[in-house]
Amino acid sequence: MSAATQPSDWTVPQEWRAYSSDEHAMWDTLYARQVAQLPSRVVPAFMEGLERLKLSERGIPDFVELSGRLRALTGWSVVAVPGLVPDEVFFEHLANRRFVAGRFIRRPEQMDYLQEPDVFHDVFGHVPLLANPVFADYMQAYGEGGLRAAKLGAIENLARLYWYTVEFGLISDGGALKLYGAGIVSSHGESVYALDDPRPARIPFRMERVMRTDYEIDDYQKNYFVIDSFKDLLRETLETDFGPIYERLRGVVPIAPGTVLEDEVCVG
Ligand code: HBI
Ligand code: FE
Repeated sequence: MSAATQPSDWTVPQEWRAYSSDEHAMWDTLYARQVAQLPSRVVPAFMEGLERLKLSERGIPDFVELSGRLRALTGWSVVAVPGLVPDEVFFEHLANRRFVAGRFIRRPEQMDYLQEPDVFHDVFGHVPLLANPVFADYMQAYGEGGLRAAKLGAIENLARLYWYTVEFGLISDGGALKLYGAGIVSSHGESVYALDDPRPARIPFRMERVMRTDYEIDDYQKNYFVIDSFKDLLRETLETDFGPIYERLRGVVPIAPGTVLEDEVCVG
């Protein structure tokens, strides 16, 4: 599509019928690999979401069918985009309970690492938790916060919140550490590393601390932040006035990934 005809919301038709059998088979391979190791590791709401959205059916999901199921549960839908979209476009979709998903699937040589989010990361990783009403509200609140942060010139701070919750978050489930971040649950290696490897720091979540912490996009994380529950995360996001945090963080040197502060007690 040319720039002139690009819709301002960046959405495109998924064109589900255009997927080849090899592309559907790639989904099935990735799906089987993750489902073999996730049930004991991931927050129970994730497995419930897979089930309720019938993501266990074979092949790349059709976004129209998937959106029908999701809309009935939490009012969210899934729309296709060609790749990364500008921040404000992304926030606008989330604020309106639309999740934007890449429609392409990785090639065989990209099984374990790719730079742009594909349909497996976006749909398998992100969509199951959108069937959970509390997490669904958090994602909308994040989108609304993003639109405000954009006006305040603080997208970088807010992007760190997304990174360390939605993408790489851990949760303490009745005392046991579990995964919930989409970047972890869609990664074969990191879904083991994040819980089992002694190297990364697993630090209790604090909003301002997270917004101050840099992140690395091309390796397993050196630190994770642990929330107590989706309810706590949602409440804190809704109750916190981010304006004063952005003011305090303006010009402050970010904390390097892997740093544990003196007053922090790691979990796990
Ligand atoms: N676009 N398609 C897509 N997917 C994302 O996850 C995404 C994006 N654009 C911007 C963005 N994420 C982040 O930079 C925001 O959370 C700040
Ligand atoms: Fe993602």
